[in-house]
Amino acid sequence: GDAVPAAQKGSWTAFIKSIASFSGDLSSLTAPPFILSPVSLTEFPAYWCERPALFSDIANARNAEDRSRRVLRWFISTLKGQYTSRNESMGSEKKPLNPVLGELFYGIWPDADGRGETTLVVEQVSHHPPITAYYIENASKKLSLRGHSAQKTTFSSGSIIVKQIGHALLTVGLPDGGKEEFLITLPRLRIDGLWYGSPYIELAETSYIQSSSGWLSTIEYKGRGYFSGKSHTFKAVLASSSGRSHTYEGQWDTVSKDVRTGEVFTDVTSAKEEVTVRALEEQGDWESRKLWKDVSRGIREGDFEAASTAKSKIENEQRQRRRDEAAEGTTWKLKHFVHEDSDPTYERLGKLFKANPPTEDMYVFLCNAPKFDGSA
Ligand code: 0T9
Repeated sequence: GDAVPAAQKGSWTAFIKSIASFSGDLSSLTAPPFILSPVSLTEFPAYWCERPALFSDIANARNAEDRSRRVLRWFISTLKGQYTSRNESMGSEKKPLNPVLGELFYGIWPDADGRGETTLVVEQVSHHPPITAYYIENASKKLSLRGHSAQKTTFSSGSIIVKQIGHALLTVGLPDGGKEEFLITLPRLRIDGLWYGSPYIELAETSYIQSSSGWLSTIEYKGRGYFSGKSHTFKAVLASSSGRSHTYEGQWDTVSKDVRTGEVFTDVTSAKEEVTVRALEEQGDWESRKLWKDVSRGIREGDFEAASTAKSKIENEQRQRRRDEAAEGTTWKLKHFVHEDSDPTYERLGKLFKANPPTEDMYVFLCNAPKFDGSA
């Protein structure tokens, strides 16, 4: 079972060896063509909302306990898209395009069946190391999700271990005018199948969703051969400080159940709904699909020389920009986010479950999303 094309065997082995002897920013390593994805990492935050009805359903909760359950259900239901969709669409995990500083991605899930419209704003807020900030909002349901995503990678016994840096904060507006907040931490990833050239992700360890109401979800991840014979297994315990708790167990890429009642908790076997973006002709030059257009086309069509030429052009332009800024004593100005070194909400909610680290960076959204009619 080897997915590496004969002509790329040598460069694949060299690539794996360079990963093994290297820790830090994998995104900047040059990989052989067969493993390249035509999609930039700035598109990934869209995975948070590919089941928009489940997201909006959080607003239908009867009380804090019910709200935490719905948040957990929505969260678990995003995992299949986040961590297995490249395998489904491209046959294996692939190396995403490494976003440039200031790269943008805008999207929308239109209203349907009363779920309300959900919008997405993504900005690459750092190039080295890569950091992606995002803001997702369903204003009619008073729901918003802000977060940022970065990674620390190491290599261990043949696998890439990815520690996710960053967190997401979900804010839910309540009917009485108050709000409830949910701090969402992210699981650790293991990328296996590297030697065969068919990488896939397994989730590991524990992630948390801490609500300001006191309810905490503790989600444990296991692969094949641990507490179930199946890959992509999780067990989530939703508990309050009063001692009440619920346990949910199953596969995050198919179905899970409430352990006590046997009722289905999550079911992601139906189709998801990909984000809608503006036509290329209507996009600005910094928007991901427009920016990477020629590189993506080269990768899709197997014209790797064209892809490489187009990529070099983007990278040279970036280098020149950085040189110009250095000469002028200026720095790149973010368009949609403001960076802070600490996040008070993370600290406050993180204390309740002893989050590690005790604080993290924060990217505050400037509430200046462009209208979806083409104006910027
Ligand atoms: C946030 C997600 C993240 C981004 C990707 C590790 C990874 C970059 C980060 C964590 C999303 O919410 C979820 C899914 C997939 C993650 C990517 C998988 C991956 O392989 C890359 C890294 C940087 C590589 O490209 C490694 C080299 C490659 C040859 C292995 C396929």
